[in-house]
Amino acid sequence: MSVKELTEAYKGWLRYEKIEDQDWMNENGKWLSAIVSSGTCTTVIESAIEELIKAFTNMTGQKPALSDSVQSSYSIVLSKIEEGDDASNELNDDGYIIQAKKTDNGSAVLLAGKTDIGILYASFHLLRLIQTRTNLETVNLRENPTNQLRMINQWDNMDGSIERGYAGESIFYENNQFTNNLERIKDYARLLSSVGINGISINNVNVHAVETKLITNDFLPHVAKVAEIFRGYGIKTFLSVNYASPIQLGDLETADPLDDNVRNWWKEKVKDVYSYIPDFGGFVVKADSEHRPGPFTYGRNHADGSNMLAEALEPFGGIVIWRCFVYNCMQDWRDRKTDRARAAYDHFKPLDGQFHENVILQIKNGPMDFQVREAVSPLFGAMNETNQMLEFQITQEYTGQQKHVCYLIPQWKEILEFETYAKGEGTPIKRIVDGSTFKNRFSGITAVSNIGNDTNWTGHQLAQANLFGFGRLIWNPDLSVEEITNEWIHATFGNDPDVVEQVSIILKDSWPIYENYTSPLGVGWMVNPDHHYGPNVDGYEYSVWGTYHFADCDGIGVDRTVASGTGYTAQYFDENASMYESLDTCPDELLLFFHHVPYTHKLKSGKTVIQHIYDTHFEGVEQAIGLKERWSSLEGKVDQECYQNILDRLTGQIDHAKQWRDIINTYFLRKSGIQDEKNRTIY
Ligand code: GCV
Repeated sequence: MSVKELTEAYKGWLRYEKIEDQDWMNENGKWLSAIVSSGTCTTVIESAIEELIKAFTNMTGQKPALSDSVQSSYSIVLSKIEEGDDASNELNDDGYIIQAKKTDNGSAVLLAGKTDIGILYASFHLLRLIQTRTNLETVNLRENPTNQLRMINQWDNMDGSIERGYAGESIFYENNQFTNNLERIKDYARLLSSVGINGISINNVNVHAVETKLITNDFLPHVAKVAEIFRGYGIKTFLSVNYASPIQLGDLETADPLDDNVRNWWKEKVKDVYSYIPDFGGFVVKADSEHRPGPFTYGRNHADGSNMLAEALEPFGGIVIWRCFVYNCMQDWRDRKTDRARAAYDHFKPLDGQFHENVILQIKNGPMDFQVREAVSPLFGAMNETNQMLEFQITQEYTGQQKHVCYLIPQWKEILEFETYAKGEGTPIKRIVDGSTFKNRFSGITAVSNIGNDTNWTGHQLAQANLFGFGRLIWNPDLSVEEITNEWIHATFGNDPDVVEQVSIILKDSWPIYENYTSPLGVGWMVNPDHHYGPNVDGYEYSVWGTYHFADCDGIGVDRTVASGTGYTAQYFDENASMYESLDTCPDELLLFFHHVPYTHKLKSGKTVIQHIYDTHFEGVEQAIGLKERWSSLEGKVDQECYQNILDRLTGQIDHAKQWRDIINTYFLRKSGIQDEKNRTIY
């Protein structure tokens, strides 16, 4: 697509719509006509300047002048803060200042950072201020990101497919080769950098045969080209690697991490990688999970496995991001003691203190798998001598596959605020994964991307809000959902108050609505096997051992208590363990995640479990209808292509919500034999 043809949907939140607000322009337009950059023009500074020029030109209709010294009364000035300057102590490497400063005959808005990337982030922040029509006259702000590593994981395969991708094919690969469309990768880098992302792994964690070769000379020159694009936006490139590479690339007969030949093999391999990409980030590894190879094959543990790679990466400053999504997908749970939710903690907690300094454990937000509602992983805070990183899923595998609107920022915010009690009160998850609680050398947050080569990147235009919001939230987990939502709407759809209000409501309501008509009370799954789309109460793919939710004619739910169940509750710190253990204190929304109860069990809401299931499923459909009505009221007020995209998806969502309602309600009516109190037609 040529620049001219770029649609509004494609531009996303970097649209830089023409500013029609004359009052704002009268007061602020003067700053947008001149940019001053006196320092060395590195590629990152070039990116900042290019972005500002593009944005100011679109927003004002006039290309700003660029100079290396102040030439006019009003200008935007990019500047470096030197060590020793007062401001320097208050900023970390990615931090910045935006400040309006009076000059002899006017004023300058300073975009200042200790590093080039700080200046680039300041530029993007300035553009958000303009998009939300902030007055620049008095601007004076200082920003430091809370999290050190702010990453994205692509689950892209080189044949062009994307595992759990719902927005087209990969923008990185096609036909087992790298794409030639580097412009699109650059635009992705702009989107990511604009919200502060600083790392990306560019291939699926399930590393298949072709992708195993990404660390060979066949592909490294191409990886280097991609890394160069990302480097221009302050983003480090990582690769997912196949643990069995020493065997699969044909060199050795084992991948045993304690074997000297294997250790040397990886050391040589890492040297090669760094010869192409000197600032390479490191490896992401999925091992011993869902049939992927790993150290278990050789009787070694995950500390042995990851440390071996860490040693190879250490001399180059690289890190190993080792995933804790390790469980035996073939396990038989019929004894009602065996429990997939226990797996990550059981595997990793005993290894605390055994990992090298440049290993980070990447932990999914919940112990199962990105369900619409599940408990938080008890591993957060449980390993005080091990670097930890949180993994979210932006791609909506279990939350509507970008056909349904499901705004995930409220869910993530809730997770980050969750009090772990790891060091008594005051240790929410956000303070564990930002490294402050245990003073970790490395820490951060990552997420599985939701983009593909669809024109609008995310399939559903509203799903762009999840990518934007992820970046903003992990930059500063103290931002409110409302602040993030507001920024996204202004940048994407402009400043019409009605649009801002209606879209905010749609986004805010969407997660609870989706939860209403899908799986109830934290029990999860209930989706079709493999592709995970659409209702199927018993559809969990590993249900060869019977239903995982244990629904029978009397009741439903997984007993994870110590008293009578799998003992999973004991993995939490005491305060949370006892809250979940007791039926009296377990929150309603997670009741069936922790307890097996009769359908007649009364929730704290006063309803029985069965009536709750019926009511929420009827209500969810009505609410989905409401979403479409709300959106329809905005016709003509937003870009037509975006309008139609969202309208079509909301229409499909209603049909699909009805399917969910009918299948779930019918299943439970038949199972329980208990009629709906309100006598609605169920099937
Ligand atoms: C990339 C779930 C998903 C898989 C994914 C896996 C993981 O099982 O369904 O597609 O694999 O999680 O996170 O490794």
